[in-house]
Amino acid sequence: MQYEIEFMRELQALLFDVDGTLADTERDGHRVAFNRAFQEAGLDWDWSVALYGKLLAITGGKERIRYFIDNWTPVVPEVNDLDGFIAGLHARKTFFYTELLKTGAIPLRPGVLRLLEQARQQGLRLAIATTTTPDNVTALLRHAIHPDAVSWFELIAAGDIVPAKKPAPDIYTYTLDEMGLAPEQCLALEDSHNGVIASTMADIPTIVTVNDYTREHSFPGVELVLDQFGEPDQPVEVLHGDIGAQSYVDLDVLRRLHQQSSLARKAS
Ligand code: XBP
Ligand code: MG
Repeated sequence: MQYEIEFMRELQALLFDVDGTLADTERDGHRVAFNRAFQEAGLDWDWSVALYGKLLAITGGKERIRYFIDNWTPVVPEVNDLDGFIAGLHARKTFFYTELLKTGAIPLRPGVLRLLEQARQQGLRLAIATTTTPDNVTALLRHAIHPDAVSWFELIAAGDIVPAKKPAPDIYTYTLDEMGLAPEQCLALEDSHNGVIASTMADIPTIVTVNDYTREHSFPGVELVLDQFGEPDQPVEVLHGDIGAQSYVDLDVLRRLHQQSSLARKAS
C-alpha cells in the first residue's frame, strides 16, 4: 500500500504550455502573422507590440480578434457572418504563422530542449496543454526541435479541442483525463497569468518562466517563477521560490520542487 501511495506522488509527467514557454512566439511570431493576415484582407488594422500586449489578455486568436473588434472598434467590413469572417481571417493568420515557423525564425527558449531530452532519457511522460491552434504546435515542434519531435509528446492538447480556453482549466483537465494522470503526478510549465490560473484550477503544481509580456503578471499558487530555464552557462533569475545552489533548471530541480509540493499538499 505504501508503494502505491509513493508512486501516486512521484513525478510522472511534464505538461508544457507552448506560447511563451516552449518558445517566445507572441511578439515576433503570432503578432506579425496577425498583421500579415489583416494586410492581406485589406484591413487597416495593425497590432503594435504594445497593443498586442493588451490583447494577450484574451487567449485564442479568434477570441482575440473579436475582443479587438468589440473594444477598439476598428473599421470592420460589412459582413453577414462576423464569426465566419473572423474564422477566415484567423485561418490566414495561422498560414502566415506556420510559414514564419518554417523559416526557423522562432527558436526554443533556453533550457527547453535540454529539459525535454533529459525527461525522455528518464522516461517521464510529456504532453502539451495549449490554447494555440494544433497546426501551430506541430509546426513549432518540427521546425524548432526536430522533424520527429511531435512523437516525443504522448498528447498534444491544443486550441478548440476544449469548450473553454485558458484561464479556464479545461485544457489541463482534458490532458489529465486523456493520460489517466492525477494532478499531483504532474508539473505544469507555464508563462502567463491566464496559463497559471488554468493549471492551478486543475490543481497541478506549476512553475513559470516569464517573458517580456508576462514579467509583471501575477502567478498565484505557483512553486517557482523564473526568467527562463537557463543553461549551465546561462544562469536563471529566480523571481519567486528557490532552486537551491543550482544556477539553471534541470530535472533534479523539477523533481525536488515536485516533492516539496507533494509534501506541502500532504501537510495541508
Ligand atoms: C497562447 C494563446 C494563443 C496564441 C495565438 O497560447 O493564447 O491564442 O496567442 O495562437 P498558450 P492562436 O500560451 O496557451 O500556448 O491564434 O492559434 O490561438
Ligand atoms: Mg503561454
